[in-house]
This record gives sequence, structure tokens and C-alpha cells, in this order.
Amino acid sequence: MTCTLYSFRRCPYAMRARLALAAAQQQVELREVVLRDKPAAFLQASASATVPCLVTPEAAIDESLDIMVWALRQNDPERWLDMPQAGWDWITRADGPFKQALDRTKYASRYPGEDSAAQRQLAAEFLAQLNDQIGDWIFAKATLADYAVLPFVRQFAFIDKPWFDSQPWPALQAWLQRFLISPRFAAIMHKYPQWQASDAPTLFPDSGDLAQPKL
Ligand SMILES: N[C@@H](CCC(=O)N[C@@H](CS)C(=O)NCC(=O)O)C(=O)O
Repeated sequence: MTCTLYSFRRCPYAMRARLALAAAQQQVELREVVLRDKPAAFLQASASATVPCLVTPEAAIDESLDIMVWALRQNDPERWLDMPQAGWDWITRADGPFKQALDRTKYASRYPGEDSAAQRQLAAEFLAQLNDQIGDWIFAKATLADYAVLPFVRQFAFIDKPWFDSQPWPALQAWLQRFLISPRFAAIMHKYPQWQASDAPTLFPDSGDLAQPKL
């Protein structure tokens, strides 16, 4: 049975789920959700009412990192799960304090009690440390950590791209840039109309990308 992925193109959590599903060559039915108009089927499937949510024959997986791991346990041709323990720590820091600082920088008006400049500084301290860690990748080869963290570094970078580009983070900037121009990123950023219950299934990755996986 085909699994169903409730997704939203620009959501970084959904991006990383799609990255792992594509790397694992797991074709799913993609349903594009508009967050201000969540469909009933999505609300039934997702306990948290957040995207991404992957519905498998066994369960609904409501956390993007769990979707990544699920996909890679089905098939992990690039061995993303072959990752040092420190990779999990980078993901935890990115998902926790870094994302928190990112949101307080990007959506400053939603956090009137917070100093957005101080939050940007907190995010920058994390990114400076990540820059020091990166060669071509966070570790010697690409792992889950790279693809779990990249969508959030992208989100942070585009808050103020000229500022991001002016920071002394050459390895981090090059790592992000390689990702942004990669066929792999293009293949997970196709545009889909809002899903309607009457639609024929939309398959992701599409059959062309599945036949010739994009790196
Ligand atoms: N912990 C979740 C978080 C996902 C999340 O927060 N997604 C956002 C979109 S980027 C969302 O769906 N928010 C619900 C809303 O805006 O109504 C995961 O990793 O999947």
C-alpha cells in the first residue's frame, strides 16, 4: 500500500521528510496542505495538526525526524544513518535552541518580549560552531545530520541573506550553497496545488526522479 505524506512545500520540517523519502526512493502519495485550510483527512491523521505527517499501513508518523528515520530504515542507499553519535547532538541543537532563536529572529513581532538582535546572536553562535565542524559535510560524508539541519539553516539564511553571506562562515555558506543549487533540492521543491479529496494521487518522488535519483 502506498503511504500518504501530508506536506507543505516551504515548511523546513516537510522539506527534510521529503529529502529522506527521496534518498530512500520511497514513493508516497503527496498531499499538499495549506496550513490555514487544513483538510479533514489531515486533521484525522495528524495528532499535532502539523506537517509533515506520513501515514503508513502501521501508523501515522507525525514528527519529521521520525519520518526521515522510517524512510531510511526501509532503504538507505547513501548510508545517511551511518552517522556518528555527535550527529544526533547536532540535530537536537538545531531542532531545539537554534530553531527557537531562528523563530524569534524571523517572526520577531510574535515574540514582543524578546530582543530579536540577541536571538540572532544566539543563532549565530550555533552556526559559527557548525561552520567549524563542516568540511564538505558535517562529517566525512553526507549523513542524516546534514539533511536534517540544512532546511533550517536555509530558513535562517533567507531572513537576511546579505547579512548571512557577510558572516565569517565560509564552510557553512558553501555547504548551504551546494545544497541550494543541487538537483536533489530542486527535486523536492516541485510546486503542487492544494490537495483536494477528489484529486487523483500525486506521487512523490515523481516517477522520473525515482528512476534517476537526484544527488
Ligand atoms: N515537530 C514537528 C513540527 C512540524 C511543524 O511545526 N510544522 C509547521 C509548518 S513548518 C506546522 O505544521 N505548523 C502548524 C500550523 O502552522 O498550523 C515535526 O518535526 O514534524
